[in-house]
Amino acid sequence: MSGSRRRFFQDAAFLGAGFLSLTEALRAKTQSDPQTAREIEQGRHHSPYGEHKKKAPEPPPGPDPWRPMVTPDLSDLPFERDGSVKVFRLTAEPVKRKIAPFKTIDAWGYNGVCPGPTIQVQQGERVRVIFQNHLPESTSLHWHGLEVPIEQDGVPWISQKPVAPGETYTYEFTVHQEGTFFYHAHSAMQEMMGLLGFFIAHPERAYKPHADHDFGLILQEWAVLPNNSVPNTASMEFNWLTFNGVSGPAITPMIARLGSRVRLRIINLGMDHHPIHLHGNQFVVTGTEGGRAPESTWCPMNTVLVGVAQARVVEFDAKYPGSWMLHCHLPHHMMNNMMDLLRDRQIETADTNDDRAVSQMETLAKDVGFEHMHHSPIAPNAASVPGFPQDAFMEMGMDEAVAKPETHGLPPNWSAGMMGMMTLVRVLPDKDYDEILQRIRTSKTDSQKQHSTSHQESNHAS
Ligand SMILES: [Cu+2]
Repeated sequence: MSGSRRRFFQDAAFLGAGFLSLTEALRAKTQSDPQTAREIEQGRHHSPYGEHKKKAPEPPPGPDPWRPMVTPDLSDLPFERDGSVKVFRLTAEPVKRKIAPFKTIDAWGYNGVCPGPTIQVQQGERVRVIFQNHLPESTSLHWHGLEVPIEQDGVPWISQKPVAPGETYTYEFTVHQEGTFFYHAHSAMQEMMGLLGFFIAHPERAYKPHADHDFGLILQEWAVLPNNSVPNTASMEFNWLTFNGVSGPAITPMIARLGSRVRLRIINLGMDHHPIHLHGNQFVVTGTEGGRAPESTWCPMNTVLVGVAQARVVEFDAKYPGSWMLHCHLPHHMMNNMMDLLRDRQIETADTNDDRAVSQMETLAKDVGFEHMHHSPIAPNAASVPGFPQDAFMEMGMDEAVAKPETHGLPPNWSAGMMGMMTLVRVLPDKDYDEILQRIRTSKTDSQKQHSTSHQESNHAS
């Protein structure tokens, strides 16, 4: 095994720590997929631009080939084995979710997080989910997209009796499909409170081409009034937009090694469809909520519409170094409700000057514990131009408040340009990639030292 290949496995196993059991990590490390490896070594990596050579890529660990998907800012659901059955435990409960440094909402989720932890299985596996309801009302679990027997479908009064508060209910089925699925409560308002999570079924035979990185994003939107923490699920006006339950700039960037192939899986269970756009790269849609799509259907794109109840899986070859923005392109979904910062005050955005705006923003930022960096410059005569201000005074730089290993090396005030459904795919040359991985390891070690109890707050972000 070459040094770089070994390192990649170590990285992958590390990035997966928290949701990949040690046994599985070891198994993944010790297996190889000669067919895909040979193909990669011969440089036959598929690309919408034709074929290109990659440098020393690492083959996947098959023949049980899957490498776990990473869900930034969320953890994986651990499991036990009962014979050949994978046994998961899910508890629906009210949770607090910090969606921005100054905003924590009262959502509903599973096992302490919202969205719920990611379930990962392999096609063909038998799955048992022991479900407990700690909500104040009845609920159930629906397996979105999975072809399960009707009594496992999780629809109250149709396929089962609702699971009452305090009750336990066991679901069990065999997963014969592969693809990107989700679990959710089958009650509309409960979905909007955050009761959903990823259910990933990795294929029995490795996808081709092999992806070195596999990331998952859940799209959600929330209506939460200033000074409030409870989402209004009846509202059609959303002021907070999140990936995996976190809003830009607090979303953990995705880190990819230059020369690798990246897979992104995006699911949506809100009230709007979201056109998700990647800067600087073309991708192909390799799958939907129905599983892997035939390669003949893959066409180059850079914006994929992820409709409600849909999953879209895209892949691209990360051949351009840089921190590439990935965001919903609906203009209002590239914003957050900064009114929360104002509390009982108002910023006079319509009739102010630069000095006054900066001073107000700084004062407000100090109140919630971070340092506001200066927003973009404005013209001296700005206030006399009809239409001003539009974006001026909306930026709220908070680099320190959202700093984590994955943000290392970003330019000062980067966070001022990130709002709502916005994150970064950082394509990094070996040296920078390795440095960030080292920082992730160090921060994990530090936090483990701080909390001697096991923590599974997030996968590669702690
Ligand atoms: Cu959107």
